[in-house]
Amino acid sequence: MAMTTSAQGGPALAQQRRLVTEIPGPASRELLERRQRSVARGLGHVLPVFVTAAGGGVVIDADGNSLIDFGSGIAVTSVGNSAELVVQRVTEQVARFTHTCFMVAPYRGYVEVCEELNRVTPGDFDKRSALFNSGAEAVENAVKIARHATGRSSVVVFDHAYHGRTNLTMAMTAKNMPYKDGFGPFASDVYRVPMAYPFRWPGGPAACQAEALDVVTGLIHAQVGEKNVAAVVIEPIQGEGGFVVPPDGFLPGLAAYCRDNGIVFVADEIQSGFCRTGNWFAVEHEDVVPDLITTAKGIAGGLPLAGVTGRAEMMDAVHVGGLGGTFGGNPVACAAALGAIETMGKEDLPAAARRIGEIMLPRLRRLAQSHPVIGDVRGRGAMIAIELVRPGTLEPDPAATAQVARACHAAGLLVLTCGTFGNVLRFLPPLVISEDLLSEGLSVLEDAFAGLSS
Ligand code: PLZ
Repeated sequence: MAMTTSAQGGPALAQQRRLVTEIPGPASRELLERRQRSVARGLGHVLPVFVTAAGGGVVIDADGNSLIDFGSGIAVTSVGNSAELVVQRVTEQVARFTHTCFMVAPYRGYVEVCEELNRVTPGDFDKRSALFNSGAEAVENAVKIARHATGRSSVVVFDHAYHGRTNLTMAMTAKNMPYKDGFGPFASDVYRVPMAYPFRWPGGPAACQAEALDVVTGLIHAQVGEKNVAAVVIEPIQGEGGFVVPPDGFLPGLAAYCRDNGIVFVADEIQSGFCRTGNWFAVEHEDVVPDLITTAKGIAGGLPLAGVTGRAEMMDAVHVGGLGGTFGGNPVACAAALGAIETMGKEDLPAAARRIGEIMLPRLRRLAQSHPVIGDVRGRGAMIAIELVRPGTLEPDPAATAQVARACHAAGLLVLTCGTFGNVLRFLPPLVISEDLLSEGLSVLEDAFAGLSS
């Protein structure tokens, strides 16, 4: 049994795809058996290889295989795994102190992360931030804050939305299986409206651009009433729901509608934020300035941290003691965030994300020309997806999607799927991936399509 290698991970790892066993290999299969006996069944795995190291654009498994990473742990390790400044700052902090609880006795790192969030998020007004442990918790708190700021209770969300797995965020998430099935009853006062989804809009993309905003605002008026709405919460590019990019004008129109009606406009940038789409935040592509922004995932180079950032008067509408949590803004996670944010600036990762998009999109469009099972190619920067359908129709093809994903995995390329219908392949490489590795990953994907049985 081939066992890995050095304890060293991070950017020093050899940036190569190298398979020495089948996927998963014997060492991973052995751990998988232990996992079955000890870990709850409800946790799935995209690819059951057990990781021993990762860095740059590769993940190393327990059998010594080196896989190309097109997932970044679901858009988290944008600066790369064990990035230099993250390791440095975390190491210093973990040796100094690991926890006091910010609500018991505060520390500078928390304040510095909030200063950074206030600085890098759009909007040149006075802002405040608060830190939490997970994306779902950030979304829950954005709703709490919006309710206090408005004195209203209703929340409007979209078809295909994903906001988390806690009770309120399950209510806000659209997809039943696997996220909601049998877990109700869900939080009340959450209303769902159609998403501006060009590929699936009845009448097509042009009609979507022309109609979506009217449909959405008409439904809110008729079914909720503007004066009851505390917040409209939207992912500027939807993540789990299928990397849905709304047509130009939709987000600015929605933001203006919220402003005109005293509704808090919340951008859930948990997946799309922190340089992923080629700007620091996805709303910036259309100069949209949200009232509140939720962040998590890419914020701290892999350590658990999340934030809500927004207009000072809204954030400060909540009474002292109304926000918090034992671990929220943990000092080690804050140190990691400061290292990650510094890396994003120093290495100009928004530009790196744009470059990834420039390489990926033309190759994927060419691939779509020779494989009509690819119905749509979309995304921005390093948040790119292809949607698979029965050729010439809108009928989702989750089977072909799963088959391509499996073939990629077997060949050493970690890809993720998503979409309400399970028919979208999404690509979220670390923003520090080398062009060679990116290009090799795309070749593996092209081979997987070539091998697709019809
Ligand atoms: N909002 C936009 O993408 C997390 C979910 C993985 P947490 N997406 C990955 C899974 O199957 O659980 C996400 C998101 C958007 C909120 C969240 C929730 O973030 O950190 O997973 O709670």
